[in-house]
Order: sequence, then C-alpha cells, then structure tokens
Amino acid sequence: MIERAASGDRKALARVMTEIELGNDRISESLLDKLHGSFVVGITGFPGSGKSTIISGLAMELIKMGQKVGVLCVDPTSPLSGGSILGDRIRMQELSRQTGAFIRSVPTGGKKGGLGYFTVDLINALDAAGYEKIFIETVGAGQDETDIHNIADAVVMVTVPNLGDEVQAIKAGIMEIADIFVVNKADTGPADEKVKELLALGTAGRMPEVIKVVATRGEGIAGLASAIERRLQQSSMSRQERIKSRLKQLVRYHVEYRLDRYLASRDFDSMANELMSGGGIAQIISRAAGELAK
Ligand SMILES: Nc1nc2c(ncn2[C@@H]2O[C@H](COP(=O)(O)OP(=O)(O)O)[C@@H](O)[C@H]2O)c(=O)[nH]1
Ligand SMILES: [Mg+2]
Repeated sequence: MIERAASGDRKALARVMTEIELGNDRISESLLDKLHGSFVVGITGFPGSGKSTIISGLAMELIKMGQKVGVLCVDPTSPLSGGSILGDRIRMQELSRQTGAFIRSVPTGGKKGGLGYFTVDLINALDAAGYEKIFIETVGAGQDETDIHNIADAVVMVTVPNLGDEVQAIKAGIMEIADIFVVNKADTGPADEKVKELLALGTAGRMPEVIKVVATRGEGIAGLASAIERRLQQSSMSRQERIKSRLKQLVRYHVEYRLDRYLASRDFDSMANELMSGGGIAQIISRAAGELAK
C-alpha cells in the first residue's frame, strides 16, 4: 500500500491516510525512509477570510509549473456539526479535479494548538508520495494556534479590510505569527489602510511582508506565490533538517494523543484512593506511563 502510494497511486495514498488517522503507527513508521523533505506552507486566518480561495489560486499556479501540491484543511469543528469542509470543497472544486493536487480534510480530534494529532504523519504521506509543496489551511489568529509555526516552513496569515480586531491580536507578537501577511478581499474595503496598519507593526530590524490580494479574481496571487517561494528559498534548513524537525513534532503529537486519551478515559477515583492508602505519586505515574506506550 505504501509503495503504491509512493509511486503515485491516489487511492493507495487515501488509504494510507485513513490508516494513519485510525492510529496505525506501523503505517506512519513505514513512510519514514521514503521522505523527500517537501516544503510545508501554513495558511492561517479567520473563517471566511479567503484561505481556501487563496490556496486554490496558489496551487493552480504551481501545478501549471509542473509541481505536485498537497492540501490539508484542518477542521476545528466537531464532527457532529459537520464543520466547514463543505465550503472548502466548493472553493477548491477546480483544484480537486487536477491530477497534480491532493486535498484532504483533517479533523483536529480535540487536540489543542490548532492542528490534528496526525497532521505530521499526513504531511509525511504526501511527502512520500512526491507532493513537493504542502499547504495546511488552519483557522486562527495566532495566539491559540501555535502548532503551525513549528511545522510549516513559511506561514501566511490572511486578513481582510474592515476587520480591526485581529490587529490587536497580531500586535501581541507580530513576527511570531506569520512570515507573510495577506490583505485579501481588497475589493471590499480600505485595503491600503490595512496594509499600512500591518506594516506599522514592523520593527526596524524586521519588516513584515504584506501583500494585497483579491483571491476571487486571482489578483495578487502570483506576487504571493513568489513571496512564499522567496521565503522558502531563504530558509537555511536542508531537506534532511526539515524532515528531522517535523519528526520531532510527530513524536510530541503522538505523546499528546496518547496522553489526552489516557486522561479522558482513566478512573482517577481509584488513583486518589491509591494515593490515600500510601501509594506514591511516582509509582502511579510510572504505571500510567507504561500504559501510554501500549
Ligand atoms: N469579494 C471577495 N470575496 C472573496 C475573496 N476571496 C474569497 N472571497 C469569498 O469569501 C468567502 C470565503 O472564502 P473561503 O476561501 O472559503 O474562506 P476560508 O474560510 O478562509 O477558507 C467565499 O464566498 C469566497 O468566494 C476576495 O478577494 N474578494
Ligand atoms: Mg476554508
């Protein structure tokens, strides 16, 4: 299945991803000697800011140049409410018909930090299958959403005119939030003011890159594509270092996954009793740690 996925079989790739999401570690492990070290680009911003439309535009440009592009749409909503996946599907309809594109939505499954527990494994699956650029669409304005910064080689934050609130959020730490800012929907309001506002948050040492875009008309997409490309080429990390740095996150996520599940399922009542009747804390924890690895 892995071999077929790596050689371009899309159905096999979809099955590999399903296995990953079911928590099949063997599958995740068998990808490791097939990684190329693809570039990962995070696209973040409020719902409705135009992330999916922008990714569509960017990906179509890359596909025209002969690249293979993977897209992971992280969906923070609960499976019960159905999520925003439908909207993403519609926005990316043209893209999804391209043989050079592979789009997948990823439930967060309750993980904190903005991404799902198995996102790095899914990146690896796309990487092993030869997708050289991987976009991750994630909802947020920076603060509650730290994962993407540890995983992506470049982060783009999408804002729109007439939305003042998030500038305050950005002020908290502009440089940590994104490498590139997009003022999308420049056709709907005072976009130049918004650009100025964002630029004003820069410091002498580091100015943010701000790009005006009308994603629905494709305006500014080429400029954004080259800004992202510049950013990726500036990175001093080698392919091997990119792979390694993502694997560090993979291990963290898997620990988090098991820990969260453990905490949700355990009978802490009996542990409290054990503690009261003289069981040591370290003893209880070491038994818990043993169970985590199972
Ligand atoms: N007027 C205008 N509408 C846009 C633009 N970009 C996206 N939209 C619309 O905004 C809505 C949300 O876009 P979408 O890409 O789904 O946003 P997401 O939730 O951030 O992924 C859709 O109806 C898009 O057609 C733009 O540049 N101008
Ligand atoms: Mg979307």
